[in-house]
Amino acid sequence: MIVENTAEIRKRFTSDRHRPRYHYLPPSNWMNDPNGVIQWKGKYHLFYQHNPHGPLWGDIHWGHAVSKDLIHWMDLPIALAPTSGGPDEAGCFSGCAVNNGEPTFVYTGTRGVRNEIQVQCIATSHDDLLSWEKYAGNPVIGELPPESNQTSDFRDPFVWKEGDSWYAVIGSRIKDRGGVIFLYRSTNLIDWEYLNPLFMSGKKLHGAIWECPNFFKLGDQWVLIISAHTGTATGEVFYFVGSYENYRFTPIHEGVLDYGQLYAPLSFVDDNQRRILFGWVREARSETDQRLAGWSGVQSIPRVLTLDAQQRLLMSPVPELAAIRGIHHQFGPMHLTQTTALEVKGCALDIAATIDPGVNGSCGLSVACAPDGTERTDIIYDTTTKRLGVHKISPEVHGAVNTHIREVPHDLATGEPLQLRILLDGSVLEIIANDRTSITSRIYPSQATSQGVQLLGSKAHLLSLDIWEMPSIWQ
Ligand code: DQQ
Repeated sequence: MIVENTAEIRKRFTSDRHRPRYHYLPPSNWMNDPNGVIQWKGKYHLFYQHNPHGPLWGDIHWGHAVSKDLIHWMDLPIALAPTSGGPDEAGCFSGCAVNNGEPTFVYTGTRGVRNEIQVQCIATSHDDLLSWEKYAGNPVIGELPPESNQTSDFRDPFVWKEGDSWYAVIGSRIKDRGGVIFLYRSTNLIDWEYLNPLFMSGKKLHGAIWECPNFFKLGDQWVLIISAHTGTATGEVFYFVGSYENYRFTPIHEGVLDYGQLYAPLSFVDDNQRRILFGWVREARSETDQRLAGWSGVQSIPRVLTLDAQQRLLMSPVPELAAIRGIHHQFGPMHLTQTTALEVKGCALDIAATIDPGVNGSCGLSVACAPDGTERTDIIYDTTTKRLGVHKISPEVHGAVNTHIREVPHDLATGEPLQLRILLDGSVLEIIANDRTSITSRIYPSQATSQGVQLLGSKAHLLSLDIWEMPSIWQ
């Protein structure tokens, strides 16, 4: 069953140059967290937090799209809607999908004017994930563990199976202490036993509420991913790598999964045993501008996760993306001693650069450059400070986000070149350096002609640069 007229709805946005072309977003209106991602009978299903009534957060449903290759998507009917009088009457918040013989969602239902009553619910599908029946006995977990000392933040179950048991981690907070992940066990996804906190925040830095936990084995380590909600619009996503014994997690390494606009990621294992992660790419513009645009929120290109020898989390866009690449431009090797404009233009590009940064200098690329130089976004590495920066330079234009500066630590080992993977798609800019430092940005160029690319460098050496023009996935 295809949802009628979504192609027509998508056509309305054809002239919106800030709207991504090869990243998934719903036909219109609001989207936030990825939910319930699962490969079922070979096809990838993506569900997502969705307001079908408008481009701002509210009345949260689960939208649905399906794909054969993680890149091209077909819109499907809404999978979950709040049930009046039910435990999810104010919203169907985030959760996951598991295969329990039949596909099953485990998700958070909310009630109350501020969604302050949060409980865990399940739903099953008997028609290959198209329609969903909520369990009549919902909620399956109705109360917070008392040690949380609060009653309103308890959400986003992430479930996996070990032996004959199902386990769930749920995001929460302990009053006056900070984020916590609670651990539960069940044999049937209906009757759940609380075990203990899996892990809790030791520092204020990790935010007041931990949302959207992911907990899984990767190689011979366990990885915990949490989205730290700090009460502002700038929550951050952290990961921890360590051991899991006696139902408790002990980290040996921690890092930042993304320093920018990527939030509430959700991972799953596909039929090829790859651990793949989607993340919500948040907007960075005003509510008024989101309302005017008629859409808000994008999914990242899914990323394959691995660990390196130092237990750092490595992320690489799925190789399936390469299959849609268009015209290819190649540059280098060459010395970078000054800013050099390239004979490439585009607002949808896939860029892979390898640069020997040299010493005491800086190097990188600019994208979305205006012909007159008044607008551009620089992605630049400083060898002295060992920081990677994203600097948006723009004229004062009403409605655009004019300045966006972010500088984050990125330490290269001796002799290790800087590797940049940059996915530019309208207003989305996914940047991953050396597979381990991710800065997801939004740029909203103010001029249609801001499409140039230039190389930046003072004492660097470009080893290779590949740029592909990217098509729309909706043609
Ligand atoms: N988004 C959902 C919650 C989750 C938050 C609500 C994270 O379930 O905690 O839309 O972005």
